[in-house]
Amino acid sequence: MSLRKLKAFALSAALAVSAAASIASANEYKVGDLVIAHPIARATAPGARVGGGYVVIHNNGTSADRLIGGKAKFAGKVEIHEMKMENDVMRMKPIEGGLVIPAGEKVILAPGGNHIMFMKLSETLEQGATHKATLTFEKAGNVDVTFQIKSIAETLKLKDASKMDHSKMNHNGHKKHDH
Ligand SMILES: [Cu+2]
Repeated sequence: MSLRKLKAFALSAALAVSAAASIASANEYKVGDLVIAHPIARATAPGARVGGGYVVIHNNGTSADRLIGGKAKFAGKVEIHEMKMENDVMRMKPIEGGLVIPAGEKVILAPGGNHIMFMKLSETLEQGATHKATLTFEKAGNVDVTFQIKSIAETLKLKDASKMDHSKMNHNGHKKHDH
């Protein structure tokens, strides 16, 4: 897909608020006070060693939890990554101590921000396929979820949805990049 087409696609996705909402309501998992919604992973090119996973995590409890890691048959290693500026270069690295899921809040892992990193991939993640993986939370423990493998354009819809959510919530001190 050309960049122009991709942009047009992303724009139409951004305008389709109801479409974004329908993504958010599908494919949910519960563990303790947490609801893990629509896990998706980006399709990878043959031979790729890493892949990104995205998910929305709601914490309906009264204490914070942390997403500290995971496991997957198709990946030798699963890490939770953040994007950080280092010497003017945007890099991703493991989040020390895990990703905090504040009490009563929703945390969105999306392209360009925090994400699940599937490393040492043992197979290609094919668009349209599904892959099981386990997410591990510090307090809630393990939860098995099924990641739907999506095209880049489709994973970008989640990014647009997360932007809208952030502007609506008007959070201070809870933005992806002010670490
Ligand atoms: Cu990463």
